[in-house]
Amino acid sequence: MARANEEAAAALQEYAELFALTGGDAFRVRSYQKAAKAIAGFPEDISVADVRGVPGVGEAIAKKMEEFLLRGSFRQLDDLRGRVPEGVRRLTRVPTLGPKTAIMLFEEFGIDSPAALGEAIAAGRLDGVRGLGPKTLANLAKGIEQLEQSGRRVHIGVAMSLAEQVAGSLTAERIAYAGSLRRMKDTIGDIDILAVAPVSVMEEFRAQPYVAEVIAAGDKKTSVRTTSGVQVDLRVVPAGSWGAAMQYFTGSKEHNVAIREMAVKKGWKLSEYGLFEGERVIAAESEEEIYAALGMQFVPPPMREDGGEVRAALRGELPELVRLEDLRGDLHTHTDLTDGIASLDDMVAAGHARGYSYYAVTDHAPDLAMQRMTLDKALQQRERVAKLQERYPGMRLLHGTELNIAPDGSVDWPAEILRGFDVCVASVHSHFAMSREEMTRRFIVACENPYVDIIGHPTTRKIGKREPVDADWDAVFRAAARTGTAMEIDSFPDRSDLPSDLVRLAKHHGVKFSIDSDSHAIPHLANQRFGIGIAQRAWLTADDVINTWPLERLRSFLRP
Ligand code: DGT
Ligand code: CA
Ligand code: CA
Ligand code: ZN
Repeated sequence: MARANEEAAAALQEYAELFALTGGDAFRVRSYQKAAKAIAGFPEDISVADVRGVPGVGEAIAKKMEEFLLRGSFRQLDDLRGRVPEGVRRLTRVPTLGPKTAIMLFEEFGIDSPAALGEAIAAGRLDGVRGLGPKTLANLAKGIEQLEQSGRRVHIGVAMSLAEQVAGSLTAERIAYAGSLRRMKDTIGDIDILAVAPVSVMEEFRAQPYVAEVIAAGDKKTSVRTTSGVQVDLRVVPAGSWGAAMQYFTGSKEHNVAIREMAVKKGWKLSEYGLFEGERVIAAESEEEIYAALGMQFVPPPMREDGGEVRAALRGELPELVRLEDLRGDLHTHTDLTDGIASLDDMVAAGHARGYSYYAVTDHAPDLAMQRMTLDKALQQRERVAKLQERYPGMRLLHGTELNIAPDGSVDWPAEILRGFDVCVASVHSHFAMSREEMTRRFIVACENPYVDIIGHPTTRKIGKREPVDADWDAVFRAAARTGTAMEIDSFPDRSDLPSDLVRLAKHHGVKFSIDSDSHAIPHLANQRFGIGIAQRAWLTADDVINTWPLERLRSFLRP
């Protein structure tokens, strides 16, 4: 994704928020938000291409974006930044806290940060205030806690693009990221970069425009905080110790402790410099040599969590993990018929360019009222898909939908309509706060619907923004296995849903999975790499993942 697009979109998004905070017209707020999304997802770099070519960008927005590209801001944004106190803006980051309440809290109580709000609630200063009942206050307190937690870690999408930017910005003989990012964790505390390079790389690093603050500077290690708030550690390592350093700094700590024990048992020593017997180097240059010397299979980084992988690797019993190249298609994507920003033709062309054997179009169904879907529109799209199919003899187009699972477990359309789709994803998009028992029932009823093939983003969490729903996942997964309903691994990095621990649990129950992008724009198709990371962390093989299967096998799973 072009950096200019991301930055311009972020500025427009901020403008939309400030505009809403100052009582701006809701329709215009939506149109700014939509344009911001469209710019972020636009496949061409808007610092080169005309921003007027982005869907949803009219003349007024285009002018703002052009000014932004010239000087990093625009007049109207500067105005609003001046008018809205920073304290009010900080407050609105608390989930469930709306702009009106934020302004009231700031003006009447002088509360100017989530932390100050937390203290005021704890001290009972807001008890009895109109509009702030005990339940509202409890929700706000929970929101503050969530916000604090999310402030410490970022999701893998943010970390990955930053790590790639850092690696690309430095002059080194060898450079790579290690740590939790290499293990493909869904959230990342800090980014660990290793390099084989002259010491001057440290100075080069500190001078980068993405560096906001240097936390520690040395010849071997430099730590900085970037403009996006994420910490990056850069370590320079000797070329001959590259493998040992990668092994050590990839972690996890628990995996390393287990590995080091293996070395000690043999009377050897393992460190970030190598595997040694006394002074003699047994292995150091590559990770492969180190694992081999310890008498184990090479352990892929996503498995290095001390979750049984050491024992399995010693016995030669590691599974053959599913790889990105194994995916033959995508079973959950959107177009501009609902909330996607690219046309059907463009999305399908982009899927084809990725070499897929099949590609499903699954726009939203009518119960998500905001999307204004109708049966007529769905049927018209089906005709367009059939027509488009003629252009792609090597790729099977599947016409599907993303249904909404109602609180009682039912979905938008009756059986005779559902029958006409090639694939039905069904997801929870509302009523997130049901009791565990009701929510479990809701998912089980959805699984039992013979037309529901895949449960989309099952926990519905949004990292740092929305907690997962509460359900008895053992019961849900048993129902999924029994009814032949796949669980989705939604690859959108802020969702990463199912998370890997639940994937592993589901696999234990015999569930199959679909690794989907849930794309709303062309660049999102590439997010499947994150879904593969989740699958690998859960020890999945290609056989566990329905969209690695040949079309015939997939179709008999979808419509047995
Ligand atoms: P994060 O940053 O919280 O997402 O998680 P990691 O795993 O990237 O942790 P981090 O950045 O503290 O350290 C990177 C790796 O370095 C870690 O996974 C293993 C290794 N490491 C760091 N400190 C120790 C230690 O005290 N003992 C051992 N065995 N390994 C360590
Ligand atoms: Ca780290
Ligand atoms: Ca670190
Ligand atoms: Zn959805």
